[in-house]
Amino acid sequence: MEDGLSPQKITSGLNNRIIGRRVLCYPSLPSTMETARKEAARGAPEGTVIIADEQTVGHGRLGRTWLSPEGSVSLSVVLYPDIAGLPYLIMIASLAVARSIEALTGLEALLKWPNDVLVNGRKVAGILIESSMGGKAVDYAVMGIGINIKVDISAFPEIAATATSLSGELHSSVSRLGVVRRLLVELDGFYKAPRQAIYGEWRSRLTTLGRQVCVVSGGDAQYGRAESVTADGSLMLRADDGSLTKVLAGDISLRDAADDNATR
Ligand code: BT5
Repeated sequence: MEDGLSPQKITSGLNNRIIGRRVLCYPSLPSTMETARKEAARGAPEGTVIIADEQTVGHGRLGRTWLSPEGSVSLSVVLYPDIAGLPYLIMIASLAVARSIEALTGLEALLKWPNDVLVNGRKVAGILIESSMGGKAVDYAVMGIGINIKVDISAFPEIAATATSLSGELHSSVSRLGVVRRLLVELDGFYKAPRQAIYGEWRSRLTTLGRQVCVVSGGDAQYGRAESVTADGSLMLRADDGSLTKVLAGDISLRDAADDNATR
């Protein structure tokens, strides 16, 4: 493949400190998360990256399916953060994806709480963080990132209305190798950056804040204004009766008039 990925091509000339010093590439995997967990369990160096050209059983949160056909990129990173660092992994991944997209395509990339990256209001990338705890310490965490790069989304009716790809938005080809290399540089730069700075940039890129939203979390739907996010990644939701609720995880949809052209 003209744009084929290999560890050598990906790491050539990169001076990353942690993330991307060791890269493993596979043509196809069930899910890079599984392979990364196995690598972590056998003590792989921190920052080891597992990349697959396609996944046969890619997954999202709560057992949902993540489609990862040829032309997308699926990768997982093995990390050993302290427990206080766990909430920042979703922020780091989101920011690194958004910055890489903007640098390589000029498209504006916005974040939708908690884990979507959007271009023109549609999901172009998804992020999944999994961790394994040993008592009160983190054994390991795996940061999973899927990006639709050269994917014809219309071939996938189940996501055609909500998803997009970089090539689809640009109407031209985008280098998968270029995106992966830039992504690893951004991830490595953010990984040891001051946490306050990570939180600040994440908050500023969230398209959701200030909007009327519906949050579905654990089967319950709550309505209100997405007022802020806390440093642990939670959403603060102001209900119509004035009460404030902290939502740790969930799915959000927008309710205000501006929603017509925006995120779902
Ligand atoms: C996510 O879940 O968005 C997390 C996706 C993480 C994928 C990466 S790829 C590398 C690593 N290996 C894995 O197996 N996973 C990670 P969630 O917020 O639950 O969103 C899932 C929903 O997104 C699905 O129910 C679909 O509606 C939609 N979806 C599925 N595939 C998509 C795609 N390729 N592009 C955009 N939307 C998609």
